[in-house]
Amino acid sequence: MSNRVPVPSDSGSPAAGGLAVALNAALQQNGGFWFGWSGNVSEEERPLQVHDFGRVSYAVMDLTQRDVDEYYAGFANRALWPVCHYRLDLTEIASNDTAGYFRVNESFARRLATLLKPDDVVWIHDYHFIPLAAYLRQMGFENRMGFFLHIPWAPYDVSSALPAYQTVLSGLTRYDLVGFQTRRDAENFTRCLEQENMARKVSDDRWEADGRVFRVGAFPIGIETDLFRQEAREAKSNSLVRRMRVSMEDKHLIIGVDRLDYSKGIRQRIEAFSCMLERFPQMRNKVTFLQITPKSRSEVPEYLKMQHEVAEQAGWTNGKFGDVDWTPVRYINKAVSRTSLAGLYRSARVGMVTPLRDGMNLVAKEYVASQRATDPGVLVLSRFAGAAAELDSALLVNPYDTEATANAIVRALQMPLEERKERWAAMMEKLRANTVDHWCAAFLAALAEEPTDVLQPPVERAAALDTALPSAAAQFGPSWTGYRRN
Ligand code: ADQ
Repeated sequence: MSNRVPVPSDSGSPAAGGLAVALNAALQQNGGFWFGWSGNVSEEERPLQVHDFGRVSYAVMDLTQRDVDEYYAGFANRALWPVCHYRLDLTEIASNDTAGYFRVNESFARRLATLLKPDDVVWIHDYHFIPLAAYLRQMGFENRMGFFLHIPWAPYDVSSALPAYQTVLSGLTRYDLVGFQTRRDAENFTRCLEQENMARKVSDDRWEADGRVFRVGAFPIGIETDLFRQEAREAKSNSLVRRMRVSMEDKHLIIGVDRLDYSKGIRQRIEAFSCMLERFPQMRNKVTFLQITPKSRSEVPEYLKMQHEVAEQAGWTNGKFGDVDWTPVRYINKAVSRTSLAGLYRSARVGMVTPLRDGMNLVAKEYVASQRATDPGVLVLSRFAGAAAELDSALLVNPYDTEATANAIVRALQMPLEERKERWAAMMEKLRANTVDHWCAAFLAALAEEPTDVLQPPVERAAALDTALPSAAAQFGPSWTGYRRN
């Protein structure tokens, strides 16, 4: 289950979210049921829409405009997303959004309940659905339920600024398995549990809350490594890639590919590129920076503001350093096909993946997978991307440090072939060992493992759960229309 479900007939355009790309691959292999929001708004209650494609059924439901405003654009994207990305300055707390989040989760749980069979394994994805298991448990479901968080989990002092923090945290204890991208995220989470005295450690990765044992672990997500490599090789004949190559003449290409999101550090990256041109004039007219960035979440005001900031930074750099025959920054606001993307990565001497904070960042992995073994490019990677835990042979940078990032760009551009090959080979080894299929299999295997140390009978569990959720509804009250700053 995930918020958006890319029903095949609707997915004419390429998916811009890592979640969609990864899960499609996983489900194709295992078969199953994919449930979530249709992406449509409807003011009347409509039946679930189910589409069967081969081994997979996609079931989606519509939301009302109020649901979308409160649950999705509100609590999920203006509270959970910024808090999990350590951006308390961008966090908006509104009680109607909080109530909406729990209300919509409960309604998804009710719909899901009509589909669930007793031996079904439920795998819930991402921050939109944290309390889902708690609602299902309250309805009496004892299925194995796992949750995977695709974004970071911040340390206690940051996470605890979340509205309904304790309810959100305790919602996670209702799963059998809670997975994070990195060990750091998992540890941040378990420290939160300890700080709130909400769970106690039973063994290495097992915890107990309200008589229920659950497991917490790091499951770093991967990509379809071989498929990506193959697409990159075949992209030679792709017209977009050819046009790009011809237009580059003999210049080096630096590439950045991200959804337009403040967590991705796009403005800071272009600033670092400017700084590099300022400090290393010999690089002018020798290198072009291509930033491909489809817009996302334009309904959230912070994103609109950021669109302007990034465009301004790109324009400023081009105005300052550009010439009649050279545009230093090419900034493009559209999604491109996966083959084109793979071909562009392969054409780029440097891949810049410098988020200020990121759960994993699949672009980093895609860039590495696309390179030529005989002449690979260099990955400049933020220390604050989850991918840095695995891809530690990249040039790791602090994206807040503009000058150091500028230096890393120059170092990448000038890196000797032998060093490039060594670094690339070390990263490829990790990518081959942990593909998206491994990730999926590892999570599902861990979820299937029954704890040997079941502590309490179900009766006690039900009683504890009863007290957790209704208090959320009462506390955040559905009737008030809420306060908004803008
Ligand atoms: P995202 O924030 O979407 O995902 P990321 O992991 O980088 O971030 O995935 C982006 C995906 O979209 C990549 O597969 C990329 O190729 C694709 N994409 C980006 N720009 C594109 C463009 N212009 N055209 C076409 N495709 C484009 C969330 C979390 C991440 C986590 C993933 C997966 O925020 O931290 O890595 O989920 O768990």
